[in-house]
Amino acid sequence: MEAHDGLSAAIAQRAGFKGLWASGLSIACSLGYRDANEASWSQLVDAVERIVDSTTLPVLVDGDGGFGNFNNARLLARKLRQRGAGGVALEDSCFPKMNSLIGDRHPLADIDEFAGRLRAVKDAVAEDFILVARIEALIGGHGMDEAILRAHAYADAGADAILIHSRRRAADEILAFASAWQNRLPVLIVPTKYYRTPVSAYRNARISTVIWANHSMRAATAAMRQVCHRILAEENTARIEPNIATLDEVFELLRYDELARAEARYLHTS
Ligand code: SPV
Ligand code: MG
Repeated sequence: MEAHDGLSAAIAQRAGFKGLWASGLSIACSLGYRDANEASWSQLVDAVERIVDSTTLPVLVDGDGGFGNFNNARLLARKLRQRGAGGVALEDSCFPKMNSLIGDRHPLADIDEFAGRLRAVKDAVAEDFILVARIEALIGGHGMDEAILRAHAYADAGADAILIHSRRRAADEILAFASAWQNRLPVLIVPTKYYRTPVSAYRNARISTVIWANHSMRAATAAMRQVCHRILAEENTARIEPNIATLDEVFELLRYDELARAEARYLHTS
């Protein structure tokens, strides 16, 4: 499940998700940036630290293209690992990237150059840090053969898993990829556009991981917009209260009870 800050991370963990996706899009949105590498790598690393500190779940970070060449990518991976991330996904886009679900300009990185980025990351971070290679060939309209070619090149370069992205409204090309790929490495998908397909279809195709990449951010956007309009119109929150979280819920999520117990133990009051 996507997380973009400490609160969304805590909520996803309480709901029962087993892992978090530190979404570039959602983190950018929460900072008021566009998902076009407007946020810096250090802003991403800081956001990831808040997510990591707020949960005990493993966090896979959306590292975009790595913010430059092999050197920027390995620096990013090292910093993410230092802050407690479990892994990074790097996509074969060019800097500055543009979100995969908007516009038509999605130039692909040169395959060998991107493989170098992957190798550099693998050499820089120890074994216990997962490297996911994300293929944008289908997003850029380059077809299945190019996607499969890249998947093999990235596996050869040391990737631990492949994220294959699609912006079609049906899951057909994702399922075709899974069938051609034959699970040489585990496959991750992001069914933002092809949301009608049930997860059972992905299980049957032996897809490893489904990432719900932006849904907390979008839910928050709709809820915040609605509450703003209503408070302005109604000049009162009486009818809104049942639809928003109570402060007690918020206090519970952020473990204020732990602070109270710590105060009783450590805080000297005279
Ligand atoms: C993200 O969550 O930032 C992603 C997925 O990379 S997408 O927005 O579909 O590119
Ligand atoms: Mg992204």
